[in-house]
Amino acid sequence: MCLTLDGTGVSHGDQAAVLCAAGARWVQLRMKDADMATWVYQAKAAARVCREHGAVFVVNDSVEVALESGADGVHLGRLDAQWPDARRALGADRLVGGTVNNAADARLAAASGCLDYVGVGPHRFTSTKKSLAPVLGAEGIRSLVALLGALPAWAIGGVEPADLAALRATGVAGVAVSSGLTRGGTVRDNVGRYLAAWQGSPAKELVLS
Ligand code: TZP
Ligand code: MG
Repeated sequence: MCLTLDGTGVSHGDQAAVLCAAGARWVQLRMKDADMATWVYQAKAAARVCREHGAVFVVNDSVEVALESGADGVHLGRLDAQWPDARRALGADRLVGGTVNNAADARLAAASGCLDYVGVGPHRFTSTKKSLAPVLGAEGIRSLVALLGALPAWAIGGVEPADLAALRATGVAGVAVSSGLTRGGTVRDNVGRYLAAWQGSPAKELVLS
């Protein structure tokens, strides 16, 4: 899952286009400082380009923007909205994702019965998110994944391509990345590095007894 990033000098709609062209299959619009008109405008642009590429598109933080833009769904932290309310607003056919930072969140997410997936983190320190929850590391993520039952999880927070083997072995369904997509190379190269690292990692640890 590729998250758009504030402060890059590239509009969020254009970031979605670049990510899709680079092979992203899932884009999350993450805009923290925009006024509502700009937010909806960029969300509509991103939704359009993701639809053209057959990529999934979700909006972070706002059920309203997700609905207005025709997104495939919304991603909500515990404080953004109540997950059941979001499910009621979006209906059964759109995605509702939630953030899980600790065991209480994981238990609530699993029990809610209304989420399609969760983001679990932070894996590492990252300056992308303000008020970052305590860092979990791969072992912390593994312990939270174990509480989620069948709910698929995407590991988030400072995730680098070199982390993907250890993260995939925790049982996560994927990883969610923001700043790593624009750092130290072209977006195309970076997306390619994450995809190759994921595909080259075993899905589960082999446990020999
Ligand atoms: N939640 C926990 S960390 C994070 C969010 C939204 C941002 C992840 O961004 P990055 O740049 O991949 O560390
Ligand atoms: Mg949020």
